Amino acid sequence: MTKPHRIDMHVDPINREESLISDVQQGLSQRPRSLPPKWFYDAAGSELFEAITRLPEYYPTRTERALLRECASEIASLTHAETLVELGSGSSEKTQLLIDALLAAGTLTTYVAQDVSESALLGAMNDIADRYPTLDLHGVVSDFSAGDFRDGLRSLPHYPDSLLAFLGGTIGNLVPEERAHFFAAVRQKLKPGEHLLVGVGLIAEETDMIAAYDDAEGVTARFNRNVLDVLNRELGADFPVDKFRHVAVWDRANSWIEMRLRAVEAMTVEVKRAELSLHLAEGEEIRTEISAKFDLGSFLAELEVAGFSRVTDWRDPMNRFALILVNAVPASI
Ligand code: AVJ
Repeated sequence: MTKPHRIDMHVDPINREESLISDVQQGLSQRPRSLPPKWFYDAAGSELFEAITRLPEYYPTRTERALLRECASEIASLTHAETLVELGSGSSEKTQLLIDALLAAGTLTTYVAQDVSESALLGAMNDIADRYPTLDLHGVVSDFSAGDFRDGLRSLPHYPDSLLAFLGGTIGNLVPEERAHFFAAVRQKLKPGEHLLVGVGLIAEETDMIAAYDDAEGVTARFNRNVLDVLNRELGADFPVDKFRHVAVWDRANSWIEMRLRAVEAMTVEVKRAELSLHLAEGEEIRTEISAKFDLGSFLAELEVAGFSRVTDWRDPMNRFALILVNAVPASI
């Protein structure tokens, strides 16, 4: 049973095709060739990501869930949040632990969920509506990275006493400069005293990190190649998807896992609606995602530069993932 009268859905008027075309024209004509990871998440890609979260090798999701289970009630008593705002909410599955704790504490009235995938967000909102008949729900389908994150975050409604959650380690998809813009835009969105909760992957054993992005069953490989299906379908491209090999490498200098698609033979690809003809040599690669892993101290330093101050943090026993709670400090004069 769904209660659609309480679910308010907002779809940002972004022209999906236009922004896909501009990302493709920019990313594929540059060296190294790259595509932004947000294009993974059509309906099929969002489902493949959910399948990744259940893989034995992919430890981030279950580690974060275990941490949330442990610390959710503490988060509730530290924040007294009335509104939970989540960026990149996906299935909102782990979020339910936070919602449960904030409802038990008696403060939560509203859940605002933002995601780039309309199908994932609709599914999540229906689940949440069924489970939590008293919550006000707002769903926002948008690209939070638009316009250096300023434009992207504008369509998010702001309510009093917000806790903004950015879970899963998705912050790792941003390069350092983007992270600085992201934190600054989030800080602008919050009032002094309001909280930000971030889930971050920590630097772990290289073999564990690689396995998490190159699983034995090949689900991550399918997820990676799915971005080419998106280009084929939405831009009339003719990528021979099975002629690409999934590659995951640990870039130690940048402290990130890089996913790439490697052309196994030379090819010319037409991306019709981007008016792009692309020649790839045998072995040439397209970077499709970075997933940075952090040292907790330097991550906190980035947050402090942006106007946040540490409240507390939690780490799993293997030190592979952290949840960090910070609050917005008044802008200095
Ligand atoms: C959803 C961005 C957190 O970077 O770990 C999973 C996406 N990529 N396997 C991540 C992903 C390959 C995931 N995030």
